[in-house]
Amino acid sequence: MLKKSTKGLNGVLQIPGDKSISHRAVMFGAIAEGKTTIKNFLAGADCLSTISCFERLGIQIERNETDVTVYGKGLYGLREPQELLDVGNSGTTIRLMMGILAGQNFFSVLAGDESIAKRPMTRVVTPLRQMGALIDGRENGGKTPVSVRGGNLHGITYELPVASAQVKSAVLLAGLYAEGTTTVIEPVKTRDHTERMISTFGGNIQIKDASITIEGGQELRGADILVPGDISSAAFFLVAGCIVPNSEIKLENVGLNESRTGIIDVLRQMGADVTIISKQTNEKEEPVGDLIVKSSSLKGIEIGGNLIPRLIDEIPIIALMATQAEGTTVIKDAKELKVKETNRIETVVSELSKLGANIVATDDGMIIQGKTPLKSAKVNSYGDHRIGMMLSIAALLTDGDAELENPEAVSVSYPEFYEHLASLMN
Ligand code: SPQ
Repeated sequence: MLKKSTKGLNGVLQIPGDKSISHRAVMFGAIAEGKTTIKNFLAGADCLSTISCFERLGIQIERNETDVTVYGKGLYGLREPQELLDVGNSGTTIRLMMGILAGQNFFSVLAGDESIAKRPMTRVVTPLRQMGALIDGRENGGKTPVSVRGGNLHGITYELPVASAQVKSAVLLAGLYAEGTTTVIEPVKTRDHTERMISTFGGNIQIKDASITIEGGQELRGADILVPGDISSAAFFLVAGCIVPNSEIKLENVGLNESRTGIIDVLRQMGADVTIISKQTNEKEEPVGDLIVKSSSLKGIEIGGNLIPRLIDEIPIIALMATQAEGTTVIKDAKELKVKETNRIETVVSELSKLGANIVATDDGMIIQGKTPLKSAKVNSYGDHRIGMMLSIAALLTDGDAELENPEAVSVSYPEFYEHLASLMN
C-alpha cells in the first residue's frame, strides 16, 4: 500500500551511487592491470549482476556494502566462463559486456530475465560482427540468449543509427581489442561515462565533435573511483519536492555530468524552484553538486530533440510532473522509450491514466494536460524500477492510499527508495 503525503516532504538525502558509472567502474576494473577501488558503488540488482558476470569470467571482486575492490587481470585476463552469464534485468550489463566479450578468444553465452528477452540486441550485434566477432542468438542474434565467440577484431568507423550510450560503449570497449583505430560517430550526444572512464584508467581517447576515436591494444591501469549519486535516482525526489505542497528537500552529492542533467533544464523551464548549491568539477572525472528543491507552481512545456538522450530515463517522472503543471506538456522524439525495461510510453500512459491523469500516447512520446487531481487506484510497475518509483511518488498526491503491484522492482537501481521516501514524510 502506498501512502498519501499530508505534511509535505522535508529532509536531506544522500542519493545512492550512479548506476551507469558503477557498472563501468567494475567493467574497466576487470580489464585493467591491478587493483581498482570503487567507493559509493550502487549495490542495486543491476550492478550486482555485472559483478557476478565478471566473477564467472574469473575476476576476483570483494564487496563490503558500497565499497568494492576489483583485482583486474588486464585486457586478456578473463577466462572462458563455465556457466551462462546472467545479466538479470540489466541492459547496460549485457550490451557493454558483449563489447568486451567480442574481444575474447573464447565462447560465452549471455541471458537475463523476461524483460531482457524482449529488448533488442541487433543494435550491438551489427557493429560487433562488422569488427569480426561471431555472435548468434534467437532471431539471428537479435534477442537473448546470445552467444559470443570473440577475438581477431579490426577497427571500424561506425555511425550510430540510434542515439545510444550502450551501443557507443560496446563498440569502444571492443575497439580496445581491435587492430587499428575504432571511431564511433553519434547522431546526438549521449552520456559519456565510458569515454571519461577510459581516460581515468590511463587510456587514450580522442573526442572531436560527434566523433570518438580509440586505438586498439592500449593497456589500462587500475584506478580509484568515487561514484557520484545517481541523478536519475535523484530525479524522483526532485519532482516529488516540486509537486508535493510544503516540501523542501536537499539532495547531496548528485552527479551533474552535462550529458545527464536534462532533468534540471526541464525543471527550470517548467518553473521549478531548484538550486544547485555547490559544484565540484574535476575535468576528466565526474562533476558533482548538492541540489535543493522546494514546492513550486509548474507550467507545461515541449520536450524533444537533443534534450531527449540527456533525460531519457527521467521521462516517466517528468510525465507525472506534467500532470501537476498548468497547460500542455508534449514529449516527442522519444521512441527509444519503447525498448526499455518496459515499453515506457505504454506503461506510463496506462498507469497514470488509472490515477486520473489526462495523458495520451503518441508514436514517439506522449501529451499530458495539467493540472489534474489524482485519484487512488491499483497500479503496476510491471517489473520496471522507474515506473515503480514514479507511481510511488504519484501516490503521495492521490485522494486516498493507492496500491502498487510489483513494488520490489525499485531494487534494480534504488534499493533504499522506500526507506528514503519514508524518512522525508516523518
Ligand atoms: O541498463 P538498462 O536496463 O538499459 O537501464 C536504463 C534505466 O532506465 O536504468 C534504461 F532502461 O538506463 C540506460 C539508459 O536508458 C543506461 C545507459 C547506460 O548506462 O549506458 C544508457 C541508456 O540506454 P541507451 O539504450 O540509450 O544506451
